[in-house]
Amino acid sequence: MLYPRVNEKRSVIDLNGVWSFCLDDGTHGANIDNSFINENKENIAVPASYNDQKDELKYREHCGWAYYERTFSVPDVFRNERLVLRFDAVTHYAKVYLNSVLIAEHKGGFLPFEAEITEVVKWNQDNLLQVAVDNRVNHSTLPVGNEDGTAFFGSDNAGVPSVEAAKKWRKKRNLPNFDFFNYAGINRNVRIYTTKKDYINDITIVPSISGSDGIVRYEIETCGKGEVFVQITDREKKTVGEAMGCKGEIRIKNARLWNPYPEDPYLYTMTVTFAEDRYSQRFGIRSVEVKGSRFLINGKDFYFKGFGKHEDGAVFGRGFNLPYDVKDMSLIKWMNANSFRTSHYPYAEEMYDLADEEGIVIIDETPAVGIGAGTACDPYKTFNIREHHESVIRDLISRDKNHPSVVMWSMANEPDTEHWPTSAKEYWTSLYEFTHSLDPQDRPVTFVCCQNNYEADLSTREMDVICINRYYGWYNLSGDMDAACYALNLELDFWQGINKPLIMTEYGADTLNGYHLTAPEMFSEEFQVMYYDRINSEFDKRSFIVGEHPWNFADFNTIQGVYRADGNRKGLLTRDRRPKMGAHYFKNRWKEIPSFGYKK
Ligand code: GCB
Repeated sequence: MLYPRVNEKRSVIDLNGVWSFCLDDGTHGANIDNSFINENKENIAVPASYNDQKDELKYREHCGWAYYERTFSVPDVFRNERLVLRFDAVTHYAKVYLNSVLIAEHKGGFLPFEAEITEVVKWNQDNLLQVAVDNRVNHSTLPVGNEDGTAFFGSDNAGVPSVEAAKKWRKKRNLPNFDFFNYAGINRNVRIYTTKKDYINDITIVPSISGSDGIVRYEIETCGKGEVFVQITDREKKTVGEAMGCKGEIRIKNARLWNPYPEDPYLYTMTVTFAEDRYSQRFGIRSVEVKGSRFLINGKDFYFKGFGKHEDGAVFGRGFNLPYDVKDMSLIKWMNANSFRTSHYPYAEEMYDLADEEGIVIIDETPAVGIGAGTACDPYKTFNIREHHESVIRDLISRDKNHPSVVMWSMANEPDTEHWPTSAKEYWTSLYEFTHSLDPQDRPVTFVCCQNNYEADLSTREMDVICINRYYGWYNLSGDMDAACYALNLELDFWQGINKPLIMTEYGADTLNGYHLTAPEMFSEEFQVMYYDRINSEFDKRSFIVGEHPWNFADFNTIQGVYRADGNRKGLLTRDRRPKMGAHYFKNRWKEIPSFGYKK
């Protein structure tokens, strides 16, 4: 799917701004009731989550539908163009009406969807755009939740003998199976883009390296009549290759490779012309490969230094926030890191563009968090998740396939792979094959495994890279770092025998900024540093460990509960991006660790 860009052939109309908004009172559901909206509407900013823009609890606790609306008119100059309305992300379910006609319906809160509106827009007058948004999460949504069930995160013990009875006198709740606040609404940009009537629908670029040359295979999807012309230019805008036709191969002599930070993330631009349409897509030439227990980028051993992150901040919630994205890129580099995982959902497209440009490597994750958490039955056999999971992977790859920064797909975070090992293995290995088959660049595929009985788990070991989240010293063996390191080593001995690369995709300790102790105990800044220093020194002894991603880049908001005071505090930075001692610790450590060749 192409990102909306303005050029000499295409335009973009920005529909962000202050919209009208109201929460459902539980009686309307997906139906738009104009008189209800008119009586209750108030201002809301788009893009942003709605939950923290207002100051009553009902916006945080809302469970169900909410309604957005605005009007717009289309400039006359676009009368002969094709018009497409695009939402970059609406969380989690959207029904979109234009002039009371249902024009789009979309499940999933973190990927774009669009609808052609050429025939629906009215000229010389206002158009009414309305969006009904549902924030409920259950066992068939991704991320997974326990709609009106038992909270997996947060504290749900009623303290009375009958939990069933307690359900009757408690209000309906939206309970996540995941540890980040369930921010909802129109979270990313809303735009109309124009194309000519005959247009370029998609561009797929598959670069590879042949000696000192780059080989660029491409495929262009078009609608309508016309010839395809493809031109590749370098950073200086000099043409380095050309071809005709919607499918082909272009050789770039003495190509410059895309290399991760701090090396040169060199980008080329492919400009496609078709009939009267034109679109430019940047790309990089680089290879990604797993060989034994090594992770190679451009044939060289890469070491992942970076983070699990979130899209999260005060007031805007999970809304698109370009200054935060730019700031986070700057902080990633400030800490001498080179990578992050889009835990626990695909991020806004602009972040991937920044990563391409700045050389930051991405592990691109779907929103499949919490499969099987807190359930007493086999989730793979009980719940209807597969179809939606496949469609999310398809859309994710379709959106992100051309980014050189994306070097691996993560199909999920922390599914239950321990209690139903055989059906889990069947699910994850077949989804792994499916993911590989969709990616034109055939990048490595994985999912991220939670602290579990790794001997019983039959799925994690089947992935291209072993990605594990481990909290020895925090949730397990709390505060006892000698025992934590001992247990960690027991586990690492096990993984070493599997002979695959391993990335520690999460490890960390909640840390209250400003809380200092002489003797390091839990929650203090000194403990966070000691914790990481002890664990990292174990990683340094093992060459099959190819990456360390402390959890988390920054503090972030979660559901309330006894485990969380003002959210999850495992950030190396505070929520407003100030460094804790841990940030300085990693900055110093990673200064000494090169992106390439650290252990080999
Ligand atoms: C995990 C989850 C992450 C949580 C983290 C924690 O394993 O993947 O979403 O936030 O632990 O801090 O508990």
